[in-house]
Amino acid sequence: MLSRMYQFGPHTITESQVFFKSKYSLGLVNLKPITPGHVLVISRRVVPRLRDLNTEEATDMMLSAQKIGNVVEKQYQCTSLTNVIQDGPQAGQTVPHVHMHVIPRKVGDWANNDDIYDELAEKNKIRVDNEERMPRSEQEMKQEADMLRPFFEDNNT
Ligand code: AMW
Repeated sequence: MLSRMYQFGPHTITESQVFFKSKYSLGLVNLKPITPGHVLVISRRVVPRLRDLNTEEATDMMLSAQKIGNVVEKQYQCTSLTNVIQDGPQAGQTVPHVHMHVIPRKVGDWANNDDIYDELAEKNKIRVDNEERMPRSEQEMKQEADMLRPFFEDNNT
């Protein structure tokens, strides 16, 4: 059977990367996560900015982020979340399709808490340990999505 495809801005996303589906949003694993469990909530409609979402879509994105955050925080043994929308290129947005980063956090993950924003703003290239963050393989992303999907049985149609 042919795998379904989705758009994330100019990028084509395969079904295997999607672990969460609601009426107006999708949860995707990240090609270049800045920390384990760094996932994305995107709108199903391909629009660049938060302001382009209507009330139902914006509400759905926030409720989706809430559900997804609950799961990734626990699964990655974290104790907090950074939920971020870089809303426009000058705010660090590199993919012109509205998305929220859901990033599990724990004590000591970044030397200074707000360094995470520098890392997100580095156009997603460099880790704090200065290792280059390579794009993950499809197989690696699929494994993570397969692990997360069962936690969202009501959100997988
Ligand atoms: W932005 O800088 O637009 O706020 O964040 C873009 C995010 O999208 C980054 O975390 C980046 O790793 C991720 N990304 C880029 N291309 C893909 C892709 N094909 N699949 C999943 N995530 C992607």
